[in-house]
Amino acid sequence: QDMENRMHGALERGEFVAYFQPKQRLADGSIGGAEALVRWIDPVRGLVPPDDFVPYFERNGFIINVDLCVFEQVRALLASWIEQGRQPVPISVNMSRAHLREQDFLTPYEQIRARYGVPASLIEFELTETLVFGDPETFMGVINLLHARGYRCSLDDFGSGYSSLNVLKDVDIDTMKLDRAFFSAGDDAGQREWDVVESVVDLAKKLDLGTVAEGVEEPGQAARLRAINCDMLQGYVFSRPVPVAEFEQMLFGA
Ligand code: G
Ligand code: G
Ligand code: MN
Ligand code: NA
Repeated sequence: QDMENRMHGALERGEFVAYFQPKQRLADGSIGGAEALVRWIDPVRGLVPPDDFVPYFERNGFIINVDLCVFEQVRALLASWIEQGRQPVPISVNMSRAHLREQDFLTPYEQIRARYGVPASLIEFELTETLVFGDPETFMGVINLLHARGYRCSLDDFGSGYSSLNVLKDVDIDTMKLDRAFFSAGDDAGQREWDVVESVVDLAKKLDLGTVAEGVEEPGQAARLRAINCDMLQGYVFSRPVPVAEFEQMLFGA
């Protein structure tokens, strides 16, 4: 297929570019971190949306290269901030389940990590809930490996469909990301919707997990999330995913 032919060259030419979607702390409105999200900047086709290639790369395994490429861009960015004496914020990267089919999936990450003097604790790996609940034992092993190397871990897309609450007692994650499905009704959401969200946030707090609400688009939702003590939000109400220069502008000013 066409994409199969183009993807290797695209990687070599640096066409896979990390964008950053800031996470806003609800307590004071400041930026508490960001999620790195890949964009394919194709010289001919322009910006290819991730939905057009991420699912395909997950099937053919190429997503592993893309994830590593994003990880390297994030390490380099954090290193440059530290070098310039700027105060870094933690950045999260997505780790596809394709990695877990590999023996020693961490080795390429460790090779990249060794090139930059950046504390591992500034990186958070986002692991999607389908991975967690599909195979909790593998997942727990992965979390332990990542924690042993000092990384943080979050449970992505929580509540999107496969969550088995029972498994939460065993998985030692740091942060729960509430799926955007919780917020898709926007300001039309009723008391029942908010009761569910508040209960999930309370549950996460009881388990000592940080909470990030994803896909929040309305100021009214942000206010309610603050009222129920959700830690952070990530959504268009605060910012879309933006190129690195724009993200640095938001973080550090001119
Ligand atoms: O970035 P959105 O902006 O449109 O991303 C669409 C989908 O692609 C989401 O499910 C998101 O998790 C996934 N995605 C975006 N960037 C990456 C990445 O670097 N690695 C992996 N594995 N998935 C990503
Ligand atoms: O990794 P994950 O599947 O959670 O990827 C986040 C996805 O959510 C990306 O596609 C990102 O562009 C998208 N996104 C982020 N904020 C919003 C939002 O406020 N509304 C909607 N509809 N999508 C969002
Ligand atoms: Mn994510
Ligand atoms: Na998500």
